[in-house]
Amino acid sequence: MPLHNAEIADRLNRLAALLEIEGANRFRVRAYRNAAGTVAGLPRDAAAMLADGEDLSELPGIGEDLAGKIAEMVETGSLQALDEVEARVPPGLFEMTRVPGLGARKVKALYDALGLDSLDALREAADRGRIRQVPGFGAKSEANIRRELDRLEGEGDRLRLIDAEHIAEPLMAHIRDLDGVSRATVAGSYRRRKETVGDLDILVVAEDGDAVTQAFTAYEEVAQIVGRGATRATVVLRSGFSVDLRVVAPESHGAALHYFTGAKSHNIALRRRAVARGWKLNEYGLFDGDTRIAGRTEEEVYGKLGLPFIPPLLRENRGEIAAADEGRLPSLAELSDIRGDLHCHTTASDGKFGIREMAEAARALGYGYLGITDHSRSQTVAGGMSTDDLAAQIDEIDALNAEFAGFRVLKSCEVDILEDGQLDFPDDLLARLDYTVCSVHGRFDLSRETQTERVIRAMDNPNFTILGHPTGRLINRRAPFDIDLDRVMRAAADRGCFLELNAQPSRLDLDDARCKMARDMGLKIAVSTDAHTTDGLEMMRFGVAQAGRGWLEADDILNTRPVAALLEAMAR
Ligand code: DGT
Ligand code: CA
Ligand code: CA
Ligand code: ZN
Repeated sequence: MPLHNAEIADRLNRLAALLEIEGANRFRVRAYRNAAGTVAGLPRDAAAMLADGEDLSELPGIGEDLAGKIAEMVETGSLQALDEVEARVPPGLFEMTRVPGLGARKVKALYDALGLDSLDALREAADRGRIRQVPGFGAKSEANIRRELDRLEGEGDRLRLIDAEHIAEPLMAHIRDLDGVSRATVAGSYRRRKETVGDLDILVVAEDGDAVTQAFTAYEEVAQIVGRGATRATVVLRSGFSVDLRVVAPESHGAALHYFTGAKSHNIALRRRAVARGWKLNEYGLFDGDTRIAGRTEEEVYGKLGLPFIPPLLRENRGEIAAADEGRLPSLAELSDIRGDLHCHTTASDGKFGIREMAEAARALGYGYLGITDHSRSQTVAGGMSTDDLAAQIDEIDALNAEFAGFRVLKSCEVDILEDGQLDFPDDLLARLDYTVCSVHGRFDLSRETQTERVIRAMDNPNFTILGHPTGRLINRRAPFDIDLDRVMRAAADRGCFLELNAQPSRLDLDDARCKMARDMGLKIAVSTDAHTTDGLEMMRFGVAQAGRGWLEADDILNTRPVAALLEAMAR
């Protein structure tokens, strides 16, 4: 029962955090953390790669030692180095370091002063006003801890979409292999491509339901069988993730797929439409009295209700039924509409490959261009470039472009927006670039007003093109910083700037609702991967799905344009 990438990454992060609390060498701590990030971002399970005889030490940031640790986890399910440190340091301190604002040092201080060794203990101490008494903490940080704890609890155990995929894909292969299974689909939020997934809802068409639910509950990853019958089963997997499975008849498949795809609010609105016609809609079909009038396909159900097919990405009851009724559903952007990527890193900052390798990977994806956006000088922790480095990179790109036909490397930079709204490189240097991606990387704690002013002031610089990862959020890890995005988006539209939808599965920043707002105000969005490796370029599909959830059509996305039109659109 090999561990999934998310579990391996979790253990490496845990090891890094506990060692950091112990005061271990910070380079060692960082190496474990980087490796966790690499494993979490792999397109395939590390276990499968090992089984195929691949050498993990060839992966970026993973040397012999870490490759050995990963192999140990895959083979034995545990990690001796972690067991050892957990014998010395209370394991609950790791969860405490996940509270934004509480690094290893602060967690250690709370443990030493108050003996706090778990999130529950932290919560209790915060509620009783004990944290403010610890040197280095105050009433403000205590309130902040309480707020972050509320948020962590609200999130529950939802998985990032990519982690849900790593669980769903082998499971679906197992189910599709079963005798008599003619169709198997993951419905629910997974099919709607929501940024996080609460559980999997699987729909199966099969001759013998009982045999299917038996084989499903016997899957090697199942830790607990919550219930099992001839038409349905619910299990909890070893990862703690729940899976619902239903077996349906072919004549109900469309209705069931629709019902279990949701969202619930969309289903309720559609059921109301059926009732208004004197019919009934449920997971078995659309009924006129006792007669099933539709149900075999989703198209049939929508069609009978006078509607075109509504793509799952749109089914959130955000106006999609009215839009369908009036024939104005958006024609959603697809991955094949994307002509290039506008945000990636190379070895010039914290990326793992050179410009040529990244460009060749982009070309292999069928792109016409790739924008190189290494970090600017203030990003010392992420290998930020000096002015000389960027000037040299500009020359390097010119030389490379002279070699390429039908592909263009774009000169750019991920420029820090400094605290006062200045950009992190001199204007004359920035002016030599094709465009810029400007990002907030620090001082997330500014007030809403100040943060908003900071970003808008940066946009006043004519070298500002795209606002990178606009809210700084990290899914399940860091809340968005406080900023008036509505104002920022209007300011961007007024100045001919753009916002990024960062496609990293941990970011997906902008969110779907903001994408829709952007579209409504005519502001174009750059969907970019922020890749740090050649594989990272393949994360584009998560961004395109999120864009679709935000109703974006190809024209609403900046990088669906061929290079000439792109450069024209970006010129201010
Ligand atoms: P999740 O799992 O929290 O990420 O979100 P979903 O949307 O997958 O929700 P889930 O797993 O609770 O249920 C799957 C689908 O089943 C949901 O999207 C719509 C449908 N559904 C569940 N409960 C109800 C209900 O009470 N009424 C209706 N109409 N549909 C429901
Ligand atoms: Ca679900
Ligand atoms: Ca469910
Ligand atoms: Zn960034």
